[in-house]
Amino acid sequence: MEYKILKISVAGSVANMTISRPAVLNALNSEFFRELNHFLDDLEPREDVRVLVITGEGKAFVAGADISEMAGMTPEQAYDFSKGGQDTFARLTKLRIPVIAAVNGYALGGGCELAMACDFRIASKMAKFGQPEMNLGLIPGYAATQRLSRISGIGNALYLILTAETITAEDALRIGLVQKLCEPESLMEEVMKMASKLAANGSGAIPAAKKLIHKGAGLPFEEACLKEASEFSNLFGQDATKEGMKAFVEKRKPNW
Ligand code: CO8
Repeated sequence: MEYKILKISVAGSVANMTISRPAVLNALNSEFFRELNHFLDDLEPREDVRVLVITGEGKAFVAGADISEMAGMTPEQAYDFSKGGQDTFARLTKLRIPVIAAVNGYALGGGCELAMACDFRIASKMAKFGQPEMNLGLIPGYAATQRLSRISGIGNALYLILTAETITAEDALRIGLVQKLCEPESLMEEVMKMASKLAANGSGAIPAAKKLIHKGAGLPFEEACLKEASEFSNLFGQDATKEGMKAFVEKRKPNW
């Protein structure tokens, strides 16, 4: 498939996906979702890729869903656009490998929701975050009412969604929406350093931990802990885990 919006590259075991519609601040339209689904179809079965990095071209990460496309929608079309977007973003959360959002600029509305569907957000100090849908007479439609409260707490989700306020990267860090801030010019270097570190872990432990953390959030505590014990024990049947512990005992790096 020929991509018009996504720029994809793979270097070693790190895949990089850049959203490129800079003239409209990378606003998310139907074509974007078609391309992202296609890219994920290709990525999901690949075992050589261990980390995915998502960023935006130009001054925005993503400034939201494409308002020009949304403006003419019927309620039925809006439902499909919302549900389709939720399902696509859920594929990122369910991906085996960690997904890093490298937030280079505006992450608003659907852009903030895309960043939240990634496993963590590393942001430029110049980035801005917000859920400004109220200004359009809307509510978020790609799961911010649920993900933002889980990531940053109900008070912060209510505050950001009901006031439609755009916040600085420092404030996003303060409420746990962002995990790390970087100087704008070193964002990608820092993100790639983190990606390489994650990719160097060739055991099944990262996918296991990712799955447990995301799935466990929706389960009763004791049930989720049982799943943890089960995944923990599964790892003992894997050569990579045996090698990880053997390497520690032998005072060397694991051979993954
Ligand atoms: N959709 C379409 N076009 C956009 C969007 C967008 N979300 N954001 C910016 N653009 C366009 C502008 O219209 C402008 O186009 P043009 O040059 O043709 O006039 C171009 O991008 C550059 O933007 P600005 O000139 O406005 O740039 P500024 O630096 O002055 O301002 C802002 C930057 C503050 C980010 C401003 O562009 C803005 O407020 N954008 C809209 C932000 C917004 O409201 N986002 C939320 C959208 S709603 C949403 O995401 C809901 C998600 C769930 C959907 C569920 C499906 C039904």
